[in-house]
Amino acid sequence: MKKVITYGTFDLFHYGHLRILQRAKALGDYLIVAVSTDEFNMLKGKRCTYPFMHRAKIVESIKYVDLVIPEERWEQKEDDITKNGVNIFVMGNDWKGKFDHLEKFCRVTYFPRTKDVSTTEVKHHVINERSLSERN
Ligand code: C2G
Repeated sequence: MKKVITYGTFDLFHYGHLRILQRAKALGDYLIVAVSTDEFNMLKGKRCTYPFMHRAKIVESIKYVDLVIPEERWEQKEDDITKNGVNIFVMGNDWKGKFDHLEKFCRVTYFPRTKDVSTTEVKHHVINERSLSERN
């Protein structure tokens, strides 16, 4: 069995998140997704709209995902890879080069980000829509 792992916040789950999970799963037979906890996101300087439990449940319900684990620390990746017998580590290419050190443990693959969609853009769209409806 070829195991793949990827990491992320997955807030306001969108098509870009779906596509990277789909492409990650296509590289193997079993996909582990480490979802950033609320506390870890504070460390990353990210404020989430959805709490960890909601984000984890949504990711868990995606058909490409076999296991969700919490991401609590930057340094846990090596343990996650070795403990779970992971063969391939996947991230979007906004992280290109940041995790090359994990090549000691498994294959590292960066996929191109999906264009024109991001959690930040979703938030801006909602804010703009709200201000438009308040004006009318
Ligand atoms: N992504 C993508 N296309 C987008 C948006 C996101 O391919 N339009 C990918 C990102 O590159 C990442 C994954 O989806 O691989 C999750 O994105 P985020 O939730 O923004 O994850 P991030 O906050 O970058 O956390 O230790 C790694 C971090 O936890 C990654």
